[in-house]
Amino acid sequence: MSMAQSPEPLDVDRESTRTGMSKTALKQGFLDNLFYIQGRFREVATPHDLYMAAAYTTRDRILERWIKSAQHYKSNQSRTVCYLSAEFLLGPHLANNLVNLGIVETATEAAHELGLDFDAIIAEEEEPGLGNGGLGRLAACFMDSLSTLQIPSIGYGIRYEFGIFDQTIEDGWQVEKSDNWLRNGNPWEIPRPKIRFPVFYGGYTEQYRDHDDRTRTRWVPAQIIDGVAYDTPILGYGVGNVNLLRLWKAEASESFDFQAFNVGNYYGAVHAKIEAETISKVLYPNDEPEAGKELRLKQQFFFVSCSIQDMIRLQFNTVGPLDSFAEKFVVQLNDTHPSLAVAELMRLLMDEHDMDWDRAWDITHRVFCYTNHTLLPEALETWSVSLFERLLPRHLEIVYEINRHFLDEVRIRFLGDEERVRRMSLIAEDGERRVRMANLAVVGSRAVNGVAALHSELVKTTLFKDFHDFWPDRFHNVTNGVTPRRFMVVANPRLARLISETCGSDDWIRDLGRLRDLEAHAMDSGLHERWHAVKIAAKRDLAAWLKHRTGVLLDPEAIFDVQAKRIHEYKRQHLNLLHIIRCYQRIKQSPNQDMVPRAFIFGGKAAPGYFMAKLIIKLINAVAEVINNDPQINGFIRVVFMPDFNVKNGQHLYPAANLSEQISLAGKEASGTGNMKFSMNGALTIGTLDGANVEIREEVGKENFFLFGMSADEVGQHQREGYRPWEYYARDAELKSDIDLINSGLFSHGDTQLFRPLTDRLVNQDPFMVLADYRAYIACQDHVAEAYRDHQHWTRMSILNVARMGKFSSDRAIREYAEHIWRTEPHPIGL
Ligand code: CR6
Repeated sequence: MSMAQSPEPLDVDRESTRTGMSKTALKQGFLDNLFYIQGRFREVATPHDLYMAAAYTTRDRILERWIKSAQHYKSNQSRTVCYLSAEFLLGPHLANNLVNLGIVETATEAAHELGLDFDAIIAEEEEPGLGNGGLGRLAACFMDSLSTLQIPSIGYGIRYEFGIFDQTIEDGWQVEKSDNWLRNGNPWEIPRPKIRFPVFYGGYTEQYRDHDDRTRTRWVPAQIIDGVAYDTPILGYGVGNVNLLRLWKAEASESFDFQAFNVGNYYGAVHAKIEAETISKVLYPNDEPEAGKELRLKQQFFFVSCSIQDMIRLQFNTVGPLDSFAEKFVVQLNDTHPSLAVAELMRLLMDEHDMDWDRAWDITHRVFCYTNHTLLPEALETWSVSLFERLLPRHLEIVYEINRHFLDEVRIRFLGDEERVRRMSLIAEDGERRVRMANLAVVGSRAVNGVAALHSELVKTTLFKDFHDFWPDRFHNVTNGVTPRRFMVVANPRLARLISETCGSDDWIRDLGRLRDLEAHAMDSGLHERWHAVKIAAKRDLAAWLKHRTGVLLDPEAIFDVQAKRIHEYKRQHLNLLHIIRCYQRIKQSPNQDMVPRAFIFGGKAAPGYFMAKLIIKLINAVAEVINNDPQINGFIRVVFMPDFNVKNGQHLYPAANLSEQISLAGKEASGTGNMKFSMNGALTIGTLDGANVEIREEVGKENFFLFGMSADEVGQHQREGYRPWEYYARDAELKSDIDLINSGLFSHGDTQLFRPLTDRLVNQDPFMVLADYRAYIACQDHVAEAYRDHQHWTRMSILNVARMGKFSSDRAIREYAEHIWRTEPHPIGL
C-alpha cells in the first residue's frame, strides 16, 4: 500500500476482539490490553493494571465510534458548538462509558468469568478533578448531553497537571494535598503533538505597510508558548456519536525560547521550559474567583488563543474561507473566564487573516454567546489595565476599539446620559482603571443567558440592567440541568433498575420526562416497600464508607440530612450548624423526648485562602466530636464531615440522602445543581427560594418541598431598610443560646476565642442573613422531622420528587441552547 492510500474503511459490524461487544470479545480484549499495553499477565497484575486494561478495552470501543463521528461531521461540514470553559469536572470515566456503551452487564459478567472484582476495578480510577464545583461539573454534564443529543461539538479547556486539591481533615481542619491525577497515566486521553499552536505574551505592537500598501498592526511578543492538544472522547448514551474534549497543555516553544538564549546557556533554556509549563500546571481553587492573579490571566488567554486558532484551522480544513466562520461555529463562553476570545478572534481575523474591522466584527459578534454564573460582585472578573497591557498589548488596543464603537452607539441612544456610558464602558474608570470582562462578554456576544429563571431575571434587572435596556432581545434564560446517566444510572444502579422495572422500560434515561410514568405508582405499597429498601441499601453503603473513612458510625434508620457543596458563607453551612446545636441543646435539656434520629452529613471544600470557610469546616468537626461522643446523645443525632467531596465521592452521597440542604440566602445561588442531583435520587429538599430551587419546587409541587426563609425581594427590602443582626440575637433566646454555646468553648476544649471570628461576624455583620432566617429554618426542620415519622407519606413524596424531575436533565438544557441560542441540528451517527 502506498503512503497516499487511505487505510481500509473500518467494518464496524465485524465482531472483532478489538472492538466487539460480546462477552468473549470483551474478555479477549481485556487480556490483550493487559498484556500488550500494561505488559502484564493475570497472575502478576496489580489492581491498577487491571483498571488500565479495562479502561483501554472500553476506549477501543469508543474510538471506533469516534472515527465514524469525525468522518461524518467533516464530510457534512456540520455546524459545531465549541464550549469554551476553564473547567471540566468530568468525574471517573470507566463506569460512565460502560453505561453509555450499554455494556455494563456484559462487562460485569466478563469480569466475573475472569475472576475479577469488577467494583474494585471501577473504584481504582482516580478522577480528573479539572474543576472547582458547579460550573465545571455543568460543563461535563453538557458534554455528555451534547453527545447524547448528537450535536457536533468540541469542548475546549486546559489540561491542568494538578486539578482541584485533595482535601483531608486533620484535627478538624481542612488540609490541602496536591492532586497528582496524571501520576499513573491517563488512558482516556490521546495526545496530539502535531496539533500545536503558538501563544504570544507581552512585547509591543507596531504598524507596518503590507504588500497592498495598507497600514496594518502586528504584535511583537516577548514570549511565545506552545499549546498542545490532548483529546478525550465523549461518548453519548446509546448513540454512535462521540464528540471531542480538547484540552491544551503548555509547552516551551522550541522555535522561540531556545534560540533566545545564548549558545551554551542550557540552564537558561531549561528554565524557560519550566516557566512555560507552569501555565497549565494547576487549577485555581476558587469557585467564585477572586481576580488579579497574573498567571490566571495567562491561563485564560492560553486556552482561548489555542482554541480559536484550532477553530480557524478546522474552518480551512472543512468549509474553506473564513467568511462563513459564524455559520460553521458557535462558541459558548462558560462564564467570563474565556471572554478574551472576543478580542482574540478579532485579532486573528484582522492581523493574521487580512480582514477589516467591520467584517471581522460582523463575524465575531455572531459567533459568541455568553453564560453568566454569578451575581456576587467579588466574583465578577476585572483585570487592571496595566497588567492587561503588559501581557496582551494588542488585545488592549482591540478592547479600546470595541469600546469606542460600542459607547458611540450608547451615546446615540441615550444622549447626554454620561453616567450610563460610564457604567456600561468596558473599562472601569473609578480608581485604578480595569477591564470589565463581563461587559466585554456581553458586548461581544449575540446571546447572554443566566442559569435559572430567578437568576436570569436578576441578571436583567440588576447586574446587566443597562445592557438589557439597550439590547432586550439579547437576554435569555436556560435553567441548568444534570445528566441522569452519571447521577442516576452510574451513581444509583439499584434505583435505576427499580424505575425501569416500574415504568416498564429504560427510555427515561434518554428522555427524563418519562419519569412521570412513576406517578401512576406513587400510591402502590409494593413500590413503597421496594423504594424504601433501595434507599436503605444506599444508606448502609454510605454508612460503611463513612465508617471506614472517618470512624463515625451512622444509623441507617436515621434521617440522612446532607449538605454537600463548596463551603461558602452565602451557602450558609453555619445555618445548618445552628440547627444541629439546637437539636443538641434540646436533647440535653430533655433527654427523654421522642426525637427522630438524624445523621447530619457535610461535604465540601473551602478555597485555601478563604479563612471563614475553613473555620466553618473546623466548627462542623468540632461540633461533631462533642455530639458523637456524648453518651447522653446516644446516637440520636450524629454529625460527620465527608472528606474530599468530589464527583466520585458524591456518587456515594446522592443515593443515600433523605434530605437535601439547599439553604443559601435567596438571590445568591445562581442555580445550584446539587439540588437536582439529590432530588433525582429521591431526597426531599429543604430550601429557600433561590436559584433552581424555585423551579424544582414548582415541578415537584409545594407539598413535596420544605420551603423556608425570605424571598430575594424580601432580602432586598430588608437590606434597604437596614439589617441589624444583633437585634435577632438579642430577641431570640434560643438563637442566642446556640451562638453563646459556640462561644463558651464547649466545642473547642475551652478555647472561647477560636470561633469568635465566625460568631462575631454573624452577630455584627451577617452579610448572608443567617440570623434573619434562623427561626424559619428551625421551624421548617421541625416539620421535616414530623413528616419523616410517616414513612408511607415520606416515601410517596420521595417517589413524586423523582417522577417530576424530568425538567432538570441536562438534555433539556442542551436542547434549549440548541434551539434558541445556537441554532444547531443533530447529526445522528448510527450504531
Ligand atoms: N459556583 C454558581 O454559583 C451554579 C453553577 C453552574 C456557579 C452555581 O449556583 O449552579 O455556577 N457559579 O451554573 C460560578 O462558578 C461562577 C458555581 O458553580
